[in-house]
Order: sequence, then structure tokens, then C-alpha cells
Amino acid sequence: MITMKDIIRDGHPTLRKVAQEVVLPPSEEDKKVLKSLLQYIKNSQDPEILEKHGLRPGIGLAAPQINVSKRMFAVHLEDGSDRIHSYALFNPKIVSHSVEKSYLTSGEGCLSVDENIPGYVPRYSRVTIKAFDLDGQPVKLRLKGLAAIAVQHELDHLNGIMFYDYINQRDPYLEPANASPLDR
Ligand code: SB7
Ligand code: NI
Repeated sequence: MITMKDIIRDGHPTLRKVAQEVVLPPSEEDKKVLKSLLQYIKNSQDPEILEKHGLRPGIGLAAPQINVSKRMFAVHLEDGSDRIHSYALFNPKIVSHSVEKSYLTSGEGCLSVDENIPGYVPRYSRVTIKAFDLDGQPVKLRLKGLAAIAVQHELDHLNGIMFYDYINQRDPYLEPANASPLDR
């Protein structure tokens, strides 16, 4: 079971690396790691397990955050339309995206960043993702809203990018161009 002690923090070099593609079909070991990422997110959303193991709540977790530099991540969240998005993906790619952007009015956080870093993080409003699921089968997802934002945050971890890289240094709350606000 993944707990906070397994999660590497800002400053660790792995968080700035471009992660390696996963060899498909996935090995049992890679599947085990990906399942454990999803399980962490689910556990962190269960108040009892969260409390018992001192977890920080999250809606996604990428393999580099547990110091595994491979292209896989999990997302588990309920969006503004009460829809549950639960994904565990290998080798995800954005194949198309909207011109329009979106940002969370509450900003973003990261399990690998202990401080709160305020500011707007511009993301594409809509993304189409191609990836492979736990069985190694191809999947194509069309996402908007919080699910689109979460997937972009996780994909960035596979490319060594942190959410605060996008925050305007002069004015963290500068309205991003072409963007609509999203309340969580
Ligand atoms: C706010 C939080 C997240 C994504 C988008 C907006 C995920 C937080 C947990 N993570 O650190 C996952 O990488
Ligand atoms: Ni993160």
C-alpha cells in the first residue's frame, strides 16, 4: 500500500525527468504499480483510511511521484455532473485539445509539493487522450472539466512539469487568456 512516505517531494530529481514509455503488453510488475497508484487515490478519498494512514487526499497520482520514472498514472474523481472518472493508464497521449483554456479558481495542489502555491494554472478545457488500460487495451477518452484538468496535471508529471511552472510569477491571479474559470 502506498502512503505519504512513498511519495517523493519537490526537489527530488525524478520529478523533473521525462518518464520512460511502458513496454506493452504491460508486465505484472508494471500493472501492480499502476493498480497501487489508483488504490492510493481511492484510499485517500475514504475518510477512515485517510485518517488511519495519515494520507493527503488526491484525485490523481503519477508513477514518477513514487519514484518510478515510467509513463503511467491514475485518476479517480467525481466531476461537477456527479460522474465518476476512474482511469489507470499506460503511455497516455493528448491527441487533440481545445483552443479554449480553463483553470480551477481554487488553484492546484500536488502530493509532491508540501506548501500551498496559490495561483491560476491554465489548462486546455477539453482534451482527447489515447492510452492503454491495465489489460494493455487501447482506450480513447474525451474529457472536459475537472477530469480534463486532472489528466493534464498527471501527464505533466510524466514530462517533468509541475503545476506551478504555469503560474504567472508577477501576478498569480492574472486571468489566463482565452480561459474560463472552473469551481471545484
Ligand atoms: C488539483 C490537484 C490535482 C490535479 C489537478 C488539480 C492532483 C493532486 C494530486 N497530485 O499531486 C497528483 O499528481
Ligand atoms: Ni501532482
